[in-house]
Amino acid sequence: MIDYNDRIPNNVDLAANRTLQRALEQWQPQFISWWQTTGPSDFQAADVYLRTAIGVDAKGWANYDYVRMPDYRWGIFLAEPEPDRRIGFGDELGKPVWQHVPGEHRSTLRRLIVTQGDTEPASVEQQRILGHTAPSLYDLRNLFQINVEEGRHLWAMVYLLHAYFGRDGREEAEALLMRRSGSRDNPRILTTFNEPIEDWLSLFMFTFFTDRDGKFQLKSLAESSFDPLARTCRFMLTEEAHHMFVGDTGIQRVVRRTLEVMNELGTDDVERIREAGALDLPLVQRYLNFWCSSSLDLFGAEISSNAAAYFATGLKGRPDEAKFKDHCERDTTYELEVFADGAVRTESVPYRNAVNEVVRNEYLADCERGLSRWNKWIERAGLGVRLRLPSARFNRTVGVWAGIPTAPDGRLVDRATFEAHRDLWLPTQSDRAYVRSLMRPVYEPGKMAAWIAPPDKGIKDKPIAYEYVRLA
Ligand code: BYC
Repeated sequence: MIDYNDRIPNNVDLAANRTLQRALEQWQPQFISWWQTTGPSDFQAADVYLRTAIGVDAKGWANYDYVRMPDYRWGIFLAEPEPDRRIGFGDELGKPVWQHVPGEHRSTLRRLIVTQGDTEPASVEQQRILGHTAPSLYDLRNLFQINVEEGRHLWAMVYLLHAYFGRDGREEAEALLMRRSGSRDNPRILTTFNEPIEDWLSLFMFTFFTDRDGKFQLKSLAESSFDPLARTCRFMLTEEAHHMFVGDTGIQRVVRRTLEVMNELGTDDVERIREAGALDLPLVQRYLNFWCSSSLDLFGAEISSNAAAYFATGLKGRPDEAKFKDHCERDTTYELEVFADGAVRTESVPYRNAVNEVVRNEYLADCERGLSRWNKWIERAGLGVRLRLPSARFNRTVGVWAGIPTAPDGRLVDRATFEAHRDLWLPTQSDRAYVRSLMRPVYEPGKMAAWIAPPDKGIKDKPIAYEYVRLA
């Protein structure tokens, strides 16, 4: 069980390590100050119907109640240790996992933890202004639930930095509160986390595509030989599921509302759909193309010596490592497409160097499941169009496809063709302005903005019309 009597709730017996406890207690007010200045703008005095973990197993989410966000009990929760856990992959396969950081892996492991940790506050910063335009109290509550949990995920990484990386770790923990999403001087580390999220369609795309990268990265880190990292990621994954649910159902509700409007008007004419205040499917597709391609970059380069080293040394594995047959992949190869000398060819590379690509492909298959659910609604409405994932070649800035102009279906095109079609393939200024024009807050319990259908059900068996946020 989690001890909520401590100033920092935890299940790691923090009280037994006074030095660590003091160091984290010094970081805590800096975190609160970061939250107050860069977290959700306003709403800090509102009572929000939030879940708080009371334990770290599947039933640990029993506690739902009204909480003011600054009073949320951010803390340190690791999944229970697995007795006699062994290294599951790489050159050290079968040896006991590490409870401390081996000296030779210290800086690489720190870099991985910092990169993971950096995304968490970044996403809170990106979503800062969305409360002002929530399409319903239900959605507003979900936004804040996500925000406080991303704050907790930052705590998870900061705990590891403080507990296992000494002075360097403490400095990195401070730097995590100093970088800012979108800042020119001190930006967040990974590209997607510097993109603005100024409307709710972007939020739903981000929570569908980018939080799903989080799922796959956390699953890879949950396999780590460094056991405290594995355990903290296992617990983080239980929180992540709701974030992806918000994206998945959010886009589905947008699509359903658009289909309703199309049906009422009997047209697929974009202008008429927009006049009726809904989001036309071509616009939804452009947003999807943008957020999917940006999130594909987050897996790193197709051929990566970093990824090979993480795998060999046991620092970072593949999601659900147990399901793979070969956990060593020492002399195996992987075939992937590369672009060289103006042409596409298939290259055989050492498997370990292609781990980013293996994980990216699993991610794409997972995304595809969401799309097929949305497309079922479109099919049922009797329409021939479908939402599609862009090719992994499209609009990339990292890896072998970086800067290579292609169409969303992966067809190679020349730069002029790409530029001529950009407005068909990626969100335009006028798309963004239109979406922004729809962003008006709806704070009456049970009411929804006109561009989105209501959810199927409320939170924790409460009705949709429940007052999920009591505005101060
Ligand atoms: N933008 O060998 P390469 C989440 C850097 S999301 C900018 O290709 P590697 C969440 C890379 O860092 C999950 N830079 O890549 C979601 C490297 O730099 P260094 C976050 C990039 O190392 C929603 C260099 O390029 N977790 O949790 O194999 C809300 C060469 O890299 C990018 C993690 O990412 C990019 N897109 O793989 C809240 C897990 N891509 O180190 C939260 C930890 C690459 O040479 N991170 N670079 O200076 C990692 O495992 C790896 O760093 C990456 C890259 C998978 C990101």
